Amino acid sequence: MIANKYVELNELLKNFSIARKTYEFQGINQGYINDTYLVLDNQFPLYILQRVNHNVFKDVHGLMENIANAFQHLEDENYTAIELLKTESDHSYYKDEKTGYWRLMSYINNTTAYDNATDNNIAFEAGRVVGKFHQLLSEADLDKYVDTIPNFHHLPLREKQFEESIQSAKSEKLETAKNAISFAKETLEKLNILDNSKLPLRVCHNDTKLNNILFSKEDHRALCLIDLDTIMKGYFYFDFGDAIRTVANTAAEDEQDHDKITFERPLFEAFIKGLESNGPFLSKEEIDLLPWGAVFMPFIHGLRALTDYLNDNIYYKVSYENQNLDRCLSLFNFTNKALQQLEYMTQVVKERLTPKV
Ligand code: GN1
Ligand code: MG
Repeated sequence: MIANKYVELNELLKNFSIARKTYEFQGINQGYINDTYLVLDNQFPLYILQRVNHNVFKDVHGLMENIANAFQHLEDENYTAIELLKTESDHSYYKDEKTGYWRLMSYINNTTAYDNATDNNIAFEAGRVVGKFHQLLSEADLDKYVDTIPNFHHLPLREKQFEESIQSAKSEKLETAKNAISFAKETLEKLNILDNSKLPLRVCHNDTKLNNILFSKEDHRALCLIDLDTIMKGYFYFDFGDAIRTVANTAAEDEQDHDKITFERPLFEAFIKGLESNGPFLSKEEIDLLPWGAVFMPFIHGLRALTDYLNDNIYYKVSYENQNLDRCLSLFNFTNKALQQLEYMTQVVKERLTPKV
């Protein structure tokens, strides 16, 4: 079965402008959305091949244009560029009638990614590279970027989907999830008053969890962001909060032992120092909202996981029946911990980050 699949993948690669060889493949079982393979030549890793999930991303053409446009800005001595390999007909992706949309990217050798920050350097580097990504894209022409998932981090939409899932959920599930449901309702009230109206729109990554940052195995520097499907307009606090939920928390996203979920102040501070090392690039209003971003992002992910649990797992790939509920409970637990740190976070960002004038 697997061998057959690799014959097919080799056939598929013939559509890209790369050397004609028989390549080997390693499935990478990370992520809840796409299918990802490492492409090797004689055991040497060369490319990342991905099938883009067309159920989730309706406009794959727009998505690939977003990535190609962003890549034009993401070139800097402190940011490692990734290359999109073109197809034989000079496109940035290949559409196969049967299996869908495929793209091929350069693999950066000697790199790794972390699920959690195990030391301050990882947290600092994560902050530095997320800041660098935004600095490099700050002059990008927003009109060129389509919304690959409209209203992706828009709370009113996620609230509506949550309410709908409650209407259709089985009663046992509503019972099992009752604490999560009441936490969601309480927190929605707190977060719905956040005001985005004074914030600039930026080209954001929108999925800056730590394991979407590539690190060098040699000097342990953060090189660049990967998993670029959700590059589209957004607010800086989306990228900030999504990074913090994985950098300042040393537990897994679906951790069931909630004693392990913590808000690590030294890691938070190291991340802020990393951001700061790029020089000022945020407005005062953006800086003021950062602490709330660290509450907002774990919460909205928890809410989406809860909604999918109630909908019987139709969106995320799950490895066991209640994984979405476990993710929700863990994410809500961290949300709560971040809520308790609001004052502290406000003090740190005020102290360290200077607004751009
Ligand atoms: C999904 O598949 P993956 O891990 O790249 C999701 C992200 C979440 C993430 C983990 C398009 O991304 O928003 O951060 O799971 N991506 C989409 O919770 O929904
Ligand atoms: Mg992703």
